[in-house]
Amino acid sequence: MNITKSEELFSRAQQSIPGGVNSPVRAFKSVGGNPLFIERADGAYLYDADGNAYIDYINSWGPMVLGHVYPPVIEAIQKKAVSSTSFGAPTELEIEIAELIKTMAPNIDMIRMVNSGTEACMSAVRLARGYTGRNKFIKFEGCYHGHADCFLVKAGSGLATLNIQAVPGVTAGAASDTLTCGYNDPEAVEELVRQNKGEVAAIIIEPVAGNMGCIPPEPGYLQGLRSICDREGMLLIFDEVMTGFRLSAGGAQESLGVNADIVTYGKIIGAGMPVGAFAARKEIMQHVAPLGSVYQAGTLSGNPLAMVAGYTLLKELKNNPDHYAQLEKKTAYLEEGLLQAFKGKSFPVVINRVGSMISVHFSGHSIRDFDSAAKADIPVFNRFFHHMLQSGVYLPPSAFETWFVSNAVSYENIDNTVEAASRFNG
Ligand code: HOZ
Repeated sequence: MNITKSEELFSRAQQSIPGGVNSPVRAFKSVGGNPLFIERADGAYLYDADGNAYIDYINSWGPMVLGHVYPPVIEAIQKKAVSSTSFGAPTELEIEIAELIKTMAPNIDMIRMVNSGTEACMSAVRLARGYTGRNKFIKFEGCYHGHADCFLVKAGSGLATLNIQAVPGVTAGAASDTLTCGYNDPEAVEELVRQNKGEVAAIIIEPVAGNMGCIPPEPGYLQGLRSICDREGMLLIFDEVMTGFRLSAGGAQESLGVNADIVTYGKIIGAGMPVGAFAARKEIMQHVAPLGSVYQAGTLSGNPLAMVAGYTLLKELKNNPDHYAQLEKKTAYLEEGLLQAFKGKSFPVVINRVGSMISVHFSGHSIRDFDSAAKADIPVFNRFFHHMLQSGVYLPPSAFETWFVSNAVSYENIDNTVEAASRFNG
């Protein structure tokens, strides 16, 4: 495979961009080698600067649920762009997307658009603190809620990938109200709540963890957190940046049957354009400025191009629930194929999957939290990553990230993916 142009671009990028990338995981630092520079994408495929094609299992880390360059979204953006790229003033489109989301996701009376998942989660925690009058919150080891200071404690995703234990620049004060414990461990939550009685504003959780590979919540776990929050007057925040509108039209709340108090969303709300959002019942959202005094603002919030892209994608997902049935079937087919492909190999494998989120851990024990994910064989994953890349399959360049399947992927693409995996020998 010729990657000369990518190599040249990476050398050039490193002169002007830290590490040559604008987000750390992209640098391939943990899997080794140099990142590919992407020129374009179409449907299930990514094309790099040298013209090589790859079946894409990142899909911009989730939002390309119907594949890249989905025609109605592109047409809507093109049409909208001629009326300006930003107003910094309200538009009817913002009402339309808010109304649409309310018909799709449970428990939402009001929604505020922001520009990223980081902003959404940061604002959600601020709102929970403002609403409850308490300062502390609980997050789980290996969960990632963006890069706001208070979240960079035992976080997954890029921090796990690069093995960054403490982030210089995050002051002890900024992180002192962040309480952490293991995922899927309800007793550890009870213990934190006991030790901090009446001081905890909220629990924030990825209802399906996606930043330490894919880790499903164990049966009853989320329901248990819901009960603790109800009992203690705390808010339950679902970070649905990955799961929202991907697991189902109503996201994890609907798929897993648990109601959150505040929900955060990410890039899928903009069909891949830079967007995030936080949403809740009116009783909570009325504390957000200008209605209340929990301040949050942004010129690009509700940006017309992002809104029209997101509106078009979400409407399609709402009107055609068959997309979710297809995604489930295709990803189950991929899971089964990979299990067969790895049968009889010299290395153990665990495949975790919820809907169209799936990941492979090279491990002989179940992967249910950050500790078990970190004990998996990372060097084997790294070799697997490069083997698949050479075979034209683009996986997340980290053992701590989830793969996202798009509905543009064909069964033939999946067969090719499985065939490539079957040739991997550790
Ligand atoms: N940490 C992000 C996924 N969990 C990666 C974002 C990116 O590199 O675009």
